[in-house]
Amino acid sequence: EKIIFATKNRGKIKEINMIMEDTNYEVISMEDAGINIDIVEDGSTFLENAIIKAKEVMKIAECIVMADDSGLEVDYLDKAPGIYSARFGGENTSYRIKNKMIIDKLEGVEEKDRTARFVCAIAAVFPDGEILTTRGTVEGIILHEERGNNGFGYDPIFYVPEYSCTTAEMDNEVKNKISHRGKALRSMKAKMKSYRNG
Ligand code: ITT
Repeated sequence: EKIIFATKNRGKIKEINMIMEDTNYEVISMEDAGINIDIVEDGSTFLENAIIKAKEVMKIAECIVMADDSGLEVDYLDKAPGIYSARFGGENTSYRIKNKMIIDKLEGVEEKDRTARFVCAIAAVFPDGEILTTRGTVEGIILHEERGNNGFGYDPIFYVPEYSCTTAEMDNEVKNKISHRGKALRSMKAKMKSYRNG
């Protein structure tokens, strides 16, 4: 069964495909579904935005539509960039620069105050109108420099103490095991299973 994942972010699609591999669902990107629309993400929470994205694509789709809204919350910055993570520093600014901007904002801030988390909300909208939602987080600290080349976005500055490395230094399997997106998507798989069997 087909699921359209309402995202234009290739990093997300790659992770999502790996996590959905063990299901009967075939996850396809908006691009592969031939859908090219710009969605205004004007919600005030990750969850609202995930629902907005999924519903918008559902207007022109006939299968299940799923969407993820995610981002980085830096405690010292009052949880910024948060839902503005993609837009932070400018939509077309490279992550090398965005990461540098976060590092600069935390200049002189000591280790214990550099806490942060990645948050992911996922919404699945079914053709019958049902909406399922889940959320996942992973805790970390903001490094003083970038480390690692895997993953995407803010991964090079997000250090996970339990694994002694950044999410950009992890293999995909490890990142998916501990990440906000991995957790939210695995809960979603479970919710979909009981919704379908219920
Ligand atoms: P879509 O809306 O098309 O899905 P997007 O990249 O704009 O793509 P979001 O609005 O959800 O998606 O913004 C998420 C941003 O948060 C993303 O661009 C990254 O900057 C950051 N982010 C989310 N998950 C991340 C992860 O696993 N690793 C690093 N950065 C992440």
